[in-house]
Amino acid sequence: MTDRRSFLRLAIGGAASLVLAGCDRISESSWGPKVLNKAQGLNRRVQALLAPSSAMAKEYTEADLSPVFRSNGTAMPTTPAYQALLANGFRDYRLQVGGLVDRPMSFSIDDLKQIEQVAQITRHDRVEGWSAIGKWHGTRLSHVLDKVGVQAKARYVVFHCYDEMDPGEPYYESVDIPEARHPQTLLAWGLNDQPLPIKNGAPLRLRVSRQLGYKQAKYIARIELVDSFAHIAGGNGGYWEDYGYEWYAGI
Ligand SMILES: Nc1nc2c(c(=O)[nH]1)N[C@H]1C(S)=C(S)[C@@H](COP(=O)(O)O)O[C@H]1N2
Ligand SMILES: [Mo]
Repeated sequence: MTDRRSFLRLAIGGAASLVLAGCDRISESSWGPKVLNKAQGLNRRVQALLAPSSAMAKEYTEADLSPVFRSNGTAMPTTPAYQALLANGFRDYRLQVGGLVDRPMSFSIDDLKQIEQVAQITRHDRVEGWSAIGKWHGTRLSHVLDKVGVQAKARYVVFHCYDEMDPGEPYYESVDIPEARHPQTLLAWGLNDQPLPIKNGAPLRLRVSRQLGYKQAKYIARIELVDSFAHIAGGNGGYWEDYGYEWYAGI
């Protein structure tokens, strides 16, 4: 797996204009050039025009809920740090928030619930073409950002996750400040009136409901406010972005 990934990274690194066909380990074997970067860039500009930062993702009703909410990507992180939290029912979990903030802070799930508890029924769309409607319970990220005080020079919010896709390669994602402050952007700790299942990112995941599946970071360990993500991992703002995916994954 590591060899294939290194190969993939090399291949993609040498041809940054390619995007992959799907975002799970299986689809890596059938990856191929799909859309030229130029077209993607155009698509992104058109999306930016059509979907201003205030546009809302469609919300559904209880009757629309999918009977099964599948898991994709990591379903059970194997890192010792995660396993230790899991062994204690996530009681010791603290979301760390730092970087370009006035007051670095940490939050337990109960702390987040005390800030706010909202529910949102939205559709989760995957690159692979599969989608599911779920009821997400969480705390709007904007309120957490207000608590820590985002510094003026911060441009992105980076989510560092507990799972490693290969040893030393943790999953991570990022959104810009307008997306982070969007009213439908949640730090979610519940799904369909239950605590968030492990396969879907327990104890805390991101919901950015206007973007595709791979932006929805699961198993969040730490949030970092930055002015650039050039220094993080492959420098493209996310684990799959480092393999050629678009950073803005509008639906
Ligand atoms: N930490 C982490 N977050 C992740 C992934 C992952 O492997 N690790 N996979 C992503 C992808 S590709 C998708 S489609 C969604 C799947 O979310 P689900 O398992 O709740 O269906 O999570 C995203 N967030
Ligand atoms: Mo995905």
